Amino acid sequence: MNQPHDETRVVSTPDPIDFDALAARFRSLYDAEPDGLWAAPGRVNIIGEHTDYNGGFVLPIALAQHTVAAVRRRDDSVLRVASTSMDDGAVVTLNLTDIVEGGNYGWAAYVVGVGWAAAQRGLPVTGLDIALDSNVPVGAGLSSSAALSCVTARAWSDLLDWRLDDETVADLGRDAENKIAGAPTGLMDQLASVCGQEAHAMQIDTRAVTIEQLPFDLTGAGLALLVIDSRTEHSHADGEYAERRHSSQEAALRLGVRELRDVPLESLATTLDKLPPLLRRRARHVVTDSARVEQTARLLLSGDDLRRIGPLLNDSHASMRDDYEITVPSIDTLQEAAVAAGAHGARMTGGGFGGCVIALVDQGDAAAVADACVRAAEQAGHPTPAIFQAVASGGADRIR
Ligand code: GAF
Repeated sequence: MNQPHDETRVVSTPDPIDFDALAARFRSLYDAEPDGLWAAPGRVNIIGEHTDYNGGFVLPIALAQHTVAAVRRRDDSVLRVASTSMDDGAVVTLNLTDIVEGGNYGWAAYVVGVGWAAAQRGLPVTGLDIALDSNVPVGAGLSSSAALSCVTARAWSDLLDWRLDDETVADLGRDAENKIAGAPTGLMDQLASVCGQEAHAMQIDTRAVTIEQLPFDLTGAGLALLVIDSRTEHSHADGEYAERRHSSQEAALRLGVRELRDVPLESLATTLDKLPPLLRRRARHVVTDSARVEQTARLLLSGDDLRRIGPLLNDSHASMRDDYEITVPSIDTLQEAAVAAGAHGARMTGGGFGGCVIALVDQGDAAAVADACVRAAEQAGHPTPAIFQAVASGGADRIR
């Protein structure tokens, strides 16, 4: 017999972060008061995947799940950082003067790398004491790493009065990830974490580094966006992401354009004929997914029924599966199950090779779609997914 559709059973809400407890933890670790508390969110990308390092468009939202940092400025160059979710909360101590590209600093690279990147830009950098807590799932493709680097960048900038614009704060986060943590990401995740706005999605032109905030009021439209975490291992630092980056560059080079962004959609078919089959598929994904961002953005701006985004989400998924080849069986199972159970559209979000599927559903169907995903995963022998509802939220900021 089928289980009743109990939404509270299948769709979870994130555990809130206890700011008082974090401040108390800071005091017990460092025997001092923090100067303040900062928060930065994770993200889901609505559409436009692997387009950010090709100069194309992306359309993420910032999530309500965030990383919170209690921070105190130091007068020397020492950085001490502890996280409730890493190394059993042990304090990692590093000296900013010792940090080099290619060094191995574990998870603390995302923190100390921000100081390194700031120093590279000639900003005056002193050390910090930091205590962290987070409810952004780690390794799920929801940008827990960008939340970490961006909360650090925002706090450092505020405490040392660097007066940076949002794009530069995000760029410090990306430098930390690319150059010190060794993850060759684009800029989408960091921009989403810094610039998110409630009830808005950001259309980001990653070449111009400009952001257009677009209305994204799902609740008002009777909709919900489910995030279905496949609980399948996901990593940016692995070779597949870097390989896709390389293939994109290779395709652009062969086509004689600066980036795949410069390939016009109108003449795509004839242009792609100039490429060998593998690069043809890779380039087709990038060009068409970037175009789908623009189509989605037009829909959001037009005030049209948001359900009409659904087919674009499905097309994007098919493109990632067949052309860019970054989905895995557990992800495809969830995407198919969501659509079969009544989602208007669903697609993998993030870097790929695991991570999460997003599904756009009528609010009344959320429980049934979530339930169908759990059943499909279990029947296929995949891990039971964790599911929550995405809420478009604000970006990195001081909270106390
Ligand atoms: C990861 C990267 F960090 C982003 O820059 C982006 O390329 C994404 O994968 C794919 O769209 O999240």
